[in-house]
Amino acid sequence: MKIGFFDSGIGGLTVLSEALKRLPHHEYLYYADTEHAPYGKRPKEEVLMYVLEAVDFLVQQGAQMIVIACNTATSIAITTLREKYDIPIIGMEPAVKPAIECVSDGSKRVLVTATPLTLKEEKMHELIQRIDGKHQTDLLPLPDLVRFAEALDFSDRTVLPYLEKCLSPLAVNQYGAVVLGCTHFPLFRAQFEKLFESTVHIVDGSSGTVSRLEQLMREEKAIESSDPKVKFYQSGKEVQSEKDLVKFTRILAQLDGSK
Ligand code: DGN
Repeated sequence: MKIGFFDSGIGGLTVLSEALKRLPHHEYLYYADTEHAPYGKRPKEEVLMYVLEAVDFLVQQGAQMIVIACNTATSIAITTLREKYDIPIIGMEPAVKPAIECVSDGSKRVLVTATPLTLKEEKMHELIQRIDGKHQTDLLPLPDLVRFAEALDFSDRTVLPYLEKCLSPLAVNQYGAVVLGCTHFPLFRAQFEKLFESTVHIVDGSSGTVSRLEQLMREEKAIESSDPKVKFYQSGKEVQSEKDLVKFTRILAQLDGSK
C-alpha cells in the first residue's frame, strides 16, 4: 500500500520512523512543506490552504491513506480533509491521555507542550476537558523548537537555554509527565530528559497514531508492497538534491538508532 505522510517540515519523520519500524513492507510518500514551515504562528486559513495543497498532491501521487503527522495541521484541517477525501485520513492527537494515566495517583501534574496554534485550537481544549477530570494539566507553547529543528540545530548550546527560559516561570518538579504535542519535539528528547528528573514520563503521540494506522490497514486488508521504499517531497516537488535527501535519511536513521 502507498501511504502519504505530511508535515510542515522534518517533524513528521518522528512518526514515519515508528511506522517504518512496525509496518516496514509498504511504500511511503513523505511530504514536507518546508517552503512554508513553521506553521505555528501563521493564520489558520493559510495553514488550511497549505495542508489541502499537500494532501491533493499526495493523492495525485497515488497515496491510498494519509497520515497528517503534524499536530498543528491536524487541529486545523482534519475535519475538512475527512469531508473532502474518501480515503482514510489519520491525524495526530497529543498524548494527553497516556500522560494523565502516568499521574493517576494525583500527586503530580502534566505539562503539555506544543505550538501556539495547537494549544489555542478548540480540539486541544476539548481533549483536555474530556480527559483531565482532576485539572492536572498546564500548557506551554514552545514555538522556537520547530525553527531550531528546521535549521538542523539540535545542539545543547541553542536548545537548553531556550527551554530553561520557557520553563523558568514553572516549578518543574511538580510534573510527573510531559507531553511532546508537536511532532518536531521528540527530536529534542535528549534535552527534555536533561531538564526533568528521570522519573518524569516524556510522551509523544507517534505510537498512538501508528497503532491507528495499523488498525486501518488491517481493516482495509492492505497489501504489502513488492518494492517497499520511502520517497520524499518538499512543497510540491520530489526531493532530488543529494543534500536534502541526506537530510531526511540521516534524521530517520538517527531516530531509528535512538529507539
Ligand atoms: N510538526 C508540527 C506539529 O506537530 O505541530 C509543527 C508545525 C509547525 O510548523 N509549527
